[in-house]
Amino acid sequence: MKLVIANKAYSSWSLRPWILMKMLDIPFTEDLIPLDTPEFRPRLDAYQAGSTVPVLVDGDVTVWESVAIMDYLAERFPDKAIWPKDQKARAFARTIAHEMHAGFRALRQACPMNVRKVHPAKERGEAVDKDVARITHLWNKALSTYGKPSGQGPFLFGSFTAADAMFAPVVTRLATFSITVDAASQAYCTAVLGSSAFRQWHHDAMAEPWIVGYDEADEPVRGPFVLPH
Ligand SMILES: N[C@@H](CCC(=O)N[C@@H](CS)C(=O)NCC(=O)O)C(=O)O
Repeated sequence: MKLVIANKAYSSWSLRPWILMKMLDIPFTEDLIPLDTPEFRPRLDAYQAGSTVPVLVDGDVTVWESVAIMDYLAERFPDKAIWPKDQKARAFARTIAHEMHAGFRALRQACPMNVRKVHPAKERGEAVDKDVARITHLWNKALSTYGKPSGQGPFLFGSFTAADAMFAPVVTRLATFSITVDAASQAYCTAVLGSSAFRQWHHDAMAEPWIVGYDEADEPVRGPFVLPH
């Protein structure tokens, strides 16, 4: 299998299937096409997929759109709990994954993903606060109903699922924009950021040579992002 992605520093949508496949030990090669470069469009067009990354290529099957990729993986690897096995948990996991895919625009716009920089805490507006409150509400509901009771891990539904993958870039945004959250949400963020998969993603991002326009933040940067121990 091959996963076509963009810069690990910036590409939040690429991070989603990438971290899911790593966390669930699904082997794949990657083709990284740097954003905002002349090579981006022709290299992506060669896959005859959609106009964005990520794209998954599995033999003669090509899938794009992050949630479609995760659903394909769930069918391709039925033994892996890509979505929770329990029907009620799975329904909630899918619901919050789609809520993430379709929403939280204020947070996404005000706090673009860049896993290489940390910004000081500052007021980011009512709409961002509302998104963060909604996200942490969903996390707490998942963690208290399906996560901790399952005793199978620190993630939203116990073990790492597609729902965690969908929220992984949100976790990075909360950390890099120094947004404080409740203790349970913070513990969850620490588990995602401390995972071996995210460490590898971050390590690769730090080594990337490309810098795109929106990396030049118009606000002071506190320093490089330090992963939790
Ligand atoms: N809805 C898409 C969003 C994908 C997306 O916006 N990807 C960005 C990179 S993070 C991209 O390919 N941007 C290049 C472009 O739009 O030209 C998904 O879920 O996969």
